[in-house]
Amino acid sequence: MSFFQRNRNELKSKGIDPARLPPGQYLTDRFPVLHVGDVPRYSPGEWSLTVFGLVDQKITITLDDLKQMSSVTPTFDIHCVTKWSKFDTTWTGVRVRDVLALAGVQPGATHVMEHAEYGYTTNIPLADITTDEAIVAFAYEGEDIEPVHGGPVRIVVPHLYFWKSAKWVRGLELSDRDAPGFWEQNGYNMYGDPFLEQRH
Ligand SMILES: Nc1nc2c(c(=O)[nH]1)N[C@H]1C(S)=C(S)[C@@H](COP(=O)(O)O)O[C@H]1N2
Ligand SMILES: [Mo]
Repeated sequence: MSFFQRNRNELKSKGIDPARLPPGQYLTDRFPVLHVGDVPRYSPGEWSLTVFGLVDQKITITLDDLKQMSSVTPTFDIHCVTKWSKFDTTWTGVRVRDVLALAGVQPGATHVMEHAEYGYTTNIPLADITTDEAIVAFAYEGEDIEPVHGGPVRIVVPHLYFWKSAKWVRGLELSDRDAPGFWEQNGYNMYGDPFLEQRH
């Protein structure tokens, strides 16, 4: 029996619904760290997020601004394209749609490019980044997000592969077209639904 099959079979004995595990994935309790390049370190007050593109008014907010907005603390499963999934992760942040609303999304906007430190980008339909669960996250399990996991602030969009959740996010660009981000230019799927195994 393969590692994957054994891992999947173990879910039932742990009382976990196997339907939560997308095809081709295995469940891990660890929290792997995955990114290209270095981990940026910010001094207090240095981080900011800019919303630009097809908006009424370009805005830039600080971490203090973000923390003063009303936040949510959802718990959900995450799925990396390198085949690990982690269940029941809890994040605190502000819904992306509330942050976008500060700038005023123009009617023609259909997609968002997430821009992160060091030029990492990932593209996502506007509808997918404005769900109840898509957040600009500043805490993980009640603590500041560790720098290696994207702190001080990352995007978390649980229903797509985790490469769509930019760590160290610095910009959200509204657009009227879909354009490939970093991994998408390197052959990853433009959408990335883990349950449809849209890896490449
Ligand atoms: N800025 C940035 N964000 C990124 C990445 C990256 O390379 N750079 N990698 C993505 C990928 S492929 C995954 S699986 C997750 C990993 O997040 P983690 O290290 O907190 O597990 O971050 C995503 N966000
Ligand atoms: Mo990933």
